[in-house]
Amino acid sequence: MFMLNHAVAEYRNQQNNQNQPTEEIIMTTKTIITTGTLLLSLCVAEAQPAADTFAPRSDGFIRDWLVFAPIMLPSDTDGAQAIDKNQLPDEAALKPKAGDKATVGAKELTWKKVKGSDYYLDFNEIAKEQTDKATAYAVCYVRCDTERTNLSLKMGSNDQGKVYLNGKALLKTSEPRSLDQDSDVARKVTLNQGVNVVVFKVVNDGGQDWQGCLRFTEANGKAVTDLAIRLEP
Ligand SMILES: [Ca+2]
Repeated sequence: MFMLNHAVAEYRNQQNNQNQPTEEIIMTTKTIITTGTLLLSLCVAEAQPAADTFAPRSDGFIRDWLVFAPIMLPSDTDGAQAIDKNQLPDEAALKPKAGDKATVGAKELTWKKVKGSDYYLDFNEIAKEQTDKATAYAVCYVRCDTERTNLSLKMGSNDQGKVYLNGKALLKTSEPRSLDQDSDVARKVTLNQGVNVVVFKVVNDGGQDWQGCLRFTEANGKAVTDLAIRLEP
């Protein structure tokens, strides 16, 4: 409003100096105020998005996720088999909201909003317990104003990992391993105009750590950072 008042005062001074009729100055001032109010209304409307939107990190890693963990697995579980089983029904089509609950085995778990403190998610830290054999699901929604083609989707995981994009499995690894960036790469990936669903599943097959990281890059390796990441569909 200060800027607006200042502009009006300056305009008045200019007009007075030119000996304009007072009535005309008042009418012009009214027009400026009306236009200013209209612009302010538009700004307020723009500042109220439907859902929180997050950007990937500067290196492209997505750090905002809905996480469902830990789904505890029997101690004799083979991680290579666990990555192929659905611990939640129809995992490829998961579309959760924060607060959604599901019971796996005898335990009820809740989908929670998580912001990774580093480039990867640390599922033991998120679950607040040291697991041995366990599965985690992480989901995010990527909203695009226009279709994005020829992207690469890159996964790192400890241990086995799997990624579905819009219901289709694009990445999977069955071997136990430690976390590295971009261990698995899917090329020529398309993000549709509108909402895209990413389901990222990571199995802990034992050991100290249980982690996963995911990012999109351009075909030339440049990190994609201008994505709108959301935590509701
Ligand atoms: Ca592990």
